Amino acid sequence: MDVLLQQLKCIVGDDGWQTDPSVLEPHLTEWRNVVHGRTPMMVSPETTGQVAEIVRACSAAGVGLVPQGGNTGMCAGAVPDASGEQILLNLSRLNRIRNVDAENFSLVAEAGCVLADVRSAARTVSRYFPLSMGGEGSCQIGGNLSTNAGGINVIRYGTARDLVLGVEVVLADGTVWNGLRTLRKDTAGYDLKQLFIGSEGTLGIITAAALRLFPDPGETVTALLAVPDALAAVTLLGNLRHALQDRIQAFELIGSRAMEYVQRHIPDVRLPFASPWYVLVDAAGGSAAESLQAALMDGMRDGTVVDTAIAKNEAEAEGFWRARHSISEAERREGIGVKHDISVPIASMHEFLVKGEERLARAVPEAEPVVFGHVGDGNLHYNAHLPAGLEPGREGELRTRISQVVYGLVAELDGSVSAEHGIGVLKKEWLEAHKSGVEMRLMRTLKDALDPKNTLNPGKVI
Ligand code: FAD
Ligand code: 2HG
Ligand code: ZN
Repeated sequence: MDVLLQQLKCIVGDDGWQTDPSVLEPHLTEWRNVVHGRTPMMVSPETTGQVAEIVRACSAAGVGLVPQGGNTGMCAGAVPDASGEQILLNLSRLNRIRNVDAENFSLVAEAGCVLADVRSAARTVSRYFPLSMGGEGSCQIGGNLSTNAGGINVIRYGTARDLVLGVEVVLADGTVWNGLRTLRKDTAGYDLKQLFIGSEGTLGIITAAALRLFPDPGETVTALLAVPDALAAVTLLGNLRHALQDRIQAFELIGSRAMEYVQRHIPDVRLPFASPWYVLVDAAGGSAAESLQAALMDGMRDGTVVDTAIAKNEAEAEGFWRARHSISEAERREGIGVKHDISVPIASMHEFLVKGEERLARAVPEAEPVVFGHVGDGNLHYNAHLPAGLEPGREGELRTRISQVVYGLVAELDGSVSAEHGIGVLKKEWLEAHKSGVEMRLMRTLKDALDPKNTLNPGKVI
């Protein structure tokens, strides 16, 4: 190990490595402080060439390498294991925007670019990069792609996977694959870039990406709605999409308990009304405001909408979105939460919620479900909170029981145990339980072929 550490120091230079425990500490646990790892060194390369040399050195030494972006991931995929023998590869210094091409509607960003900065860079040429989420001020494009992140605009623009034209990747043996093409159409052979998107650093290190830009969607109207239940929300979503077509940019469902937590823990959040369920909707482009208003009037008439608050200005819209984006932070402050980032077909969402509540109340009466999510994508964050002060061992038992209920229902409804956060380490057992033998075998075949020495993010996903 000492020889490897010396080599790594030479590759990245004096400013590119860290062994100081106090500096390393925030990089060794994930966002919710559930999983803790150890590392002898964190390296922070500035170029793709340095990443390639690091990968080559680790491969030669047979030492595991854990890529880390903004470390906002929810499944502990970016944290090294507890052995103290894995090197942490932090990509934050690999953060140049290499190219913005307004005419080609494309942008090339290095992996360490913060998502909010990529969105700003697109705006400088009057273009729009739609990937957007609560963590966008910290998460990085490499992390976004590696988890195939979703966020709030998937209903109109798709997930990270749909926003990528090409990637530059360092393979497990240190070879650099420059696949930064910006073509819209390319059927020449396998679509290799898609292998690396969503593979959480287990098949290659993404060092840069060519991203798809869109025309500026124009003025956005934001409305917070009170709806009677999730069934009404799904009906309303269908009606709004019919009336506004692809001008619906975001459609988020929020249960009252999530809003209660936000009001309890986040200062200065004011809601215009109280409701068992809220919907937050963004619409943009071609008289979206008028169309939305008319469609919401219809919703009031048919009972899918109980109350509406259309933001009068940007500050009010930001206030509504601040409440939505603060849910994870409010949950963290509330205490023990068991997270499930699931998806089911949109038409099954109501059934999922009704049966989920019944079964959870029976199996774990002390659990409080906190439900919110990207309803337009059939993606619910079905989190369950447990009371503080549980006896040692009891918490683990209840966590398992809760997840069995939730994932059991997911399986019945033909859903997924991970809609947008990935598998990391926290969901490995559930992946194994829910994928078919054929799928697991195919995944292992890919892993063995692309990383035969198992040095890229070992122990994650499979
Ligand atoms: P990290 O957490 O650093 O890493 C995530 C995974 O990718 C790890 O397995 C890591 O090893 C790997 N990785 C990182 N960089 C690379 C690279 N360059 N090459 C190869 N592998 C790499 N997610 C959503 O999908 N939708 C949301 O709406 C959403 N909202 C969020 C809100 C908040 C407040 C927070 C804290 C998180 C949210 N997330 C959301 C989760 C998280 O932000 C996303 O998954 C994000 O894409 C992770 O990016 P990151 O740079 O922080 O990645
Ligand atoms: C969101 O949609 C994120 O806000 C986080 O995906 C979800 O904290 C969560 O469970
Ligand atoms: Zn989400």
